[in-house]
Amino acid sequence: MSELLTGAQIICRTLVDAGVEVMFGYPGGAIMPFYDALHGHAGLRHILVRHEQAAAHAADGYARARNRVGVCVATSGPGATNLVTGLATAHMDGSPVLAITGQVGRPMLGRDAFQETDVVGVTLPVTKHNVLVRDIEDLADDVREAMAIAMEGRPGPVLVDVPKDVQNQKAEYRSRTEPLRRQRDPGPDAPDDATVLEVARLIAEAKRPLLMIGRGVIMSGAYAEVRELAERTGTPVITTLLGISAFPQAHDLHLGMPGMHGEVHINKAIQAADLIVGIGMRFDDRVTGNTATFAPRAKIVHIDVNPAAIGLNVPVAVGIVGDARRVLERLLSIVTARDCLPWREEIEGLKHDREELFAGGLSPEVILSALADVTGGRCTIVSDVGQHQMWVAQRYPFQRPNTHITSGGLGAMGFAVPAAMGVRLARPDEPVWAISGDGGFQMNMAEMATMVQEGIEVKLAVFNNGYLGMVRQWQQFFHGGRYSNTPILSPDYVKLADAYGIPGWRVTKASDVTDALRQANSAPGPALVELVIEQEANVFPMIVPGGSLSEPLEAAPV
Ligand SMILES: Cc1ncc(C[n+]2csc(CCOP(=O)(O)OP(=O)(O)O)c2C)c(N)n1
Repeated sequence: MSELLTGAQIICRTLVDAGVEVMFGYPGGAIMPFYDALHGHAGLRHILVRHEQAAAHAADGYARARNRVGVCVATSGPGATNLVTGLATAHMDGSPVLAITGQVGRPMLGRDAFQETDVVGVTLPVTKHNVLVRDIEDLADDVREAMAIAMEGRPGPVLVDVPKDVQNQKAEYRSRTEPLRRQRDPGPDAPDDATVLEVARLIAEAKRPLLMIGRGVIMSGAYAEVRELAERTGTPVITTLLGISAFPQAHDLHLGMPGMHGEVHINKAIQAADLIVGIGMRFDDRVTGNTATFAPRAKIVHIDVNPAAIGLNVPVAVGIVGDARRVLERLLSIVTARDCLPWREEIEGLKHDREELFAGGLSPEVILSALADVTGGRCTIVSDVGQHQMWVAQRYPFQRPNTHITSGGLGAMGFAVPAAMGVRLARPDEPVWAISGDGGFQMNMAEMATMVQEGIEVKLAVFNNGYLGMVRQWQQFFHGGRYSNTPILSPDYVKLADAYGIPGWRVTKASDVTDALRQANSAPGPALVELVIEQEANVFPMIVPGGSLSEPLEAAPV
């Protein structure tokens, strides 16, 4: 079946046919034909954000929560360049985002036209694939192909740049009847039997094995398989920052987060382990510390869908390229049962009570346990970047899969508020809390207007310590306590929320936390809670940047 449509209508139809329901964007000159076509498309909901960065983060949040492509739209030049941080965030964390950008008309390309930026050039290193559509006949397939690439293998962002005259041109729209032009990546070959047998043998022989799991487990939905492997072999499980909620926090075999802000006994266990099976994670430097001293006694088995990740940061004894679930299914067909009890007892013995170094007042501990009580664990938490992000990762009792979403690889402040909008649209039936610091919140707080205009029920928690806290902590520890440009003024958040028509609460005392969080959680629509925490609270333990996991700081260096 074919019909004559404009390029702009072709984009809309292609998106509808691909099952897209919602997109986040901001109009402008070079993308106006697309916005005009969108006007008549009831099936496509468009969320008008207040900054294109928010559109990219929101599409990313949506993608992570639904495991499908999230879509953002921007005009050429400044609109497109404003997407870059969001695309880089999605690229680092393997999130499938499609960006559609308007471009100046083809006759103007390369002439420094008004709002012309070579966005394909700019986004080359932060996308999996990008394309400038020069021929209307390619448009529909270019969009389809980009969406397929976004999802296959290790997911990631893609960008389709469409000149304005191509959006206005007419062509026949063909629903996809033939296969995509490009051969789809068939994905990695199944691991050979000998390799899987070797891994099973290493697991059977290890005295001190650990499973270390990342977001790849969430993306492949390998929850049951990881759990089965852990339980059948009695192997303790470590979840990286992006692996949090891939394994129930309260499970006996769950240890917690490793690395820079990992608990001491977890990092010590890594240093004592004789086998580490890394699944869907990439041995990032915040996990390993100094790689020369990382896990000195361990053989490393690395299972990841991205061949480039294997052996990139740490030498591996066995590498398997593949989807976590499929590889684990194979492994489970031959892994023998054991319990690793002496090793688990040894790790238990490494635990020691850590004195909390909060000077009283409102501690993150109190806030996060109150939030867990109030939500009954039935919520998704989207955290921003900084101290509060680490407190959430260390302390919130995540029990359900994929309920913790954060910018891990890029560490982009400003992520939480817009990403939470995307998560909420993907999960309309459960509370979504964005937890930010006073710095990161101020980066994208204008999105409160988007929430109100579009009726997106995000709950906002702002940890206000009056500082860019994580940087202040580093200044305290490593820069002689010189707080250079880290004290940060905040507006009156409750008044600000009120200005947007959002109810707000300011909490300064531990005794008021539960009540405020409960009211915000049950208020209809968006709500904000400002939590005035101790100004110079620090995140412990800490491995100094580039240091060894064996040498944690448990108090500020003097
Ligand atoms: C876009 C961006 N700019 C700068 C940084 C560097 N940075 C990392 S944490 C941090 C401080 C965050 O402060 P705040 O949002 O108040 O959170 P807190 O650490 O106090 O919890 C900064 C500036 C970053 N990660 N992202």
